[in-house]
Amino acid sequence: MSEWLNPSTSAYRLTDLGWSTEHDHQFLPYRGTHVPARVARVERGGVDVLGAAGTLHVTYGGSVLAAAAADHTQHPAAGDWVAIARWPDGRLTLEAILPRRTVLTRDSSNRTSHGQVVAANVDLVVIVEHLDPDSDLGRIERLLVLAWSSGATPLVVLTKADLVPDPERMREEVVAVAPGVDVLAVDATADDGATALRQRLGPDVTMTFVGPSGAGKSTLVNAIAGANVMATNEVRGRDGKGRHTTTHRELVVVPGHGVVIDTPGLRAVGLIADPDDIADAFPDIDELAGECRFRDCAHEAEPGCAVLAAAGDGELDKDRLARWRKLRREAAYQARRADARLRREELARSKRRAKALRQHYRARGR
Ligand SMILES: Nc1nc2c(ncn2[C@@H]2O[C@H](COP(=O)(O)OP(=O)(O)OP(=O)(O)O)[C@@H](O)[C@H]2O)c(=O)[nH]1
Ligand SMILES: [Mg+2]
Ligand SMILES: [Zn+2]
Repeated sequence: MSEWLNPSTSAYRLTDLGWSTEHDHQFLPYRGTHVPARVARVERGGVDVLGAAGTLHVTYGGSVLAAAAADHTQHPAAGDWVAIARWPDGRLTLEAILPRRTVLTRDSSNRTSHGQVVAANVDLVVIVEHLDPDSDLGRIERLLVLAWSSGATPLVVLTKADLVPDPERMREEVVAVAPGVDVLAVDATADDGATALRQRLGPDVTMTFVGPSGAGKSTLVNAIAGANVMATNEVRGRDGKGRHTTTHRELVVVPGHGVVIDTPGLRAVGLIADPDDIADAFPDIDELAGECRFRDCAHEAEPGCAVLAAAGDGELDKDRLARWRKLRREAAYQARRADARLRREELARSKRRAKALRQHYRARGR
């Protein structure tokens, strides 16, 4: 592998990048012909990958491009483990993506797409939300659904605790909309944020940060890394909105401590979720729904509805119920859209088949 070595960049130990024995098995078909690496940053024409040869810029192999054209989720993403080939002319290409353990996907609001992968092979999804301006509870719930559907474990970090008089009271409000999830309130510019997050990192743990612009995602990444690896920027004075400082998803290695993936601030998050993912984020309502008289209760006006009863007597917050309904409608709409996409793809396939047949018979007729 020495001829791969690029003296201008420092080499990474694969285990510092999160490589495990499971990856050894997955990589068997590529051993000897390819080298393993982890995607740090995705660009239009290629990706930066980290591996034993340091940081390499590689372009996409043909089969990867073809797979990505058919299904956007098959496009390489930050956090992916990949197989890199070197050609006689020195070109490096990304030839395969190893199976993903977890995948954080958002809706890319594109009629033909299957969604967009934000990060792959993540263990912990850190939802970063500011306490000043006030936290947006609906956004936290939505990101919790997204996190649960990835297969990773969510964690909520509330930043700017130093800017509000009573962060603990505000944290309690968030705890109520994040059942079963740890919620921390921190000053991301001080040591406490980094300390709390470092405790949850480990040599084989990958953590990603999601949340609105200006919430302090990159500030937390820098604090964990102990260096200014990501640029940060002041928020706009008047409304506290961020400036979308981070523009690319970026994987940063904290040697011996794990891997963190920073992401650009989210403007709006479309969901790709099924009812189970929503139930994971709303276990309180899911449990109530199990007590309704009718199994197929829609919780709209049915007699014996435990959800409506709880909302009626104040046990369940009405706003939370309304947000739950909205997410369920959205997921149902997404499911219909996915069905329509499958039908369109099937139609396109049969058209291609018909065309190929016509050409076949025409050629024979000649
Ligand atoms: N006082 C205080 N300031 C913070 C805290 N967290 C972040 N900031 C500041 O908020 C600003 C925005 O932080 P960033 O880390 O750039 O935010 P970001 O989430 O990465 O934003 P995008 O990259 O635009 O998505 C910076 O000026 C930080 O110093 C905090 O806990 N307390
Ligand atoms: Mg940032
Ligand atoms: Zn009901």
